[in-house]
Amino acid sequence: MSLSRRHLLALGGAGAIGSIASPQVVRAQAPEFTYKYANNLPDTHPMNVRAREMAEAILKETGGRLQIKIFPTSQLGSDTDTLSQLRSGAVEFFTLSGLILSTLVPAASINGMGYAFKDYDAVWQAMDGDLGAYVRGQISKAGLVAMEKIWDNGFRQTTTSNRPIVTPDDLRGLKLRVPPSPLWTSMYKALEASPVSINFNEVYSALQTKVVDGQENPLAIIATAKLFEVQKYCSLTNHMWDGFWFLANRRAWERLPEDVRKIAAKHINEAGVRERADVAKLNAHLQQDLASKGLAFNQPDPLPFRDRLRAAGFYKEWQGKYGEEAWAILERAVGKLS
Ligand code: X2X
Repeated sequence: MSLSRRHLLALGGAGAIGSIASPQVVRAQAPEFTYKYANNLPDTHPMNVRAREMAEAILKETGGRLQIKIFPTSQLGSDTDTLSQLRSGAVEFFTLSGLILSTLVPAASINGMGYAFKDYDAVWQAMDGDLGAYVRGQISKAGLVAMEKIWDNGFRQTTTSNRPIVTPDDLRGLKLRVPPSPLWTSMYKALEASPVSINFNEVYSALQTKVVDGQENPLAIIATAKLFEVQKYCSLTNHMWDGFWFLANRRAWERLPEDVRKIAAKHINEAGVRERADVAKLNAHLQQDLASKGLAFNQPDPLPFRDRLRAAGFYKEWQGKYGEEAWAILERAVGKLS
């Protein structure tokens, strides 16, 4: 036997040699589908940590047929831009806050209703139950696909450079960055603050240059996006719960063969459930860490804020906007609001 033949046999036998040369097999080794997944969060946030595991698992279990390339930190554009790209199909997957998605699907902001959820148990019961199913139905009508498990952003807290938020009066006139979403603007107008809509990719510099005095986000984001570097106070206002729908462009999703789609959906949803546990843990434990980095914490009583919103007609207004069916599903999950 010649040296080269022995060498080739060592590579896996004559059958394997045959298939290396075969064009079909060569094609099967390159991914059949390479899809982009965009999000607005830092690489270190659990969303991206779990997404990287997820993409690897999908590549492996589909035998290399579906490769998902992750673009964190709004690399492909702001949330507003990326939503357009998702709709056109230039981006195949995108995780987006339901509140921002509400610019396209009005019902999708409903989980962000001020002071609605009392804890994570109530959140997951609603979002894995009737409320989540209702919103996914509305998303589907808009031509997008929402995976079953919503990923966690968290209960939102308020940071500022100039004063702690102790009572609703402390919000009066505060220049506060909010994400681009009618619900956020409406809520802070009802609380007499001065909300300014800014996409997340510009928040750090808006705080640094004092275009705004404050912003609100869960502790996991305040930590991973290093907002503590440009803020002084952190008030644990817990004023709303926010989550990220894992969205797909419908045509791109339906282009995938059914077995590939099934594998992808399974791993995306499993990663979402793991990300929820990671974020809840971070949100529960980050206070000490952030305090050691210089943020001054306080915990205001939420009731006066909720009373202020009620007195301003905020809940009644949104009940009218969402309509009776959606509002009833929300109140079944969280109790009476208006
Ligand atoms: O923009 C924000 O503040 C963020 C990162 O929480 C959302 O995506 C809504």
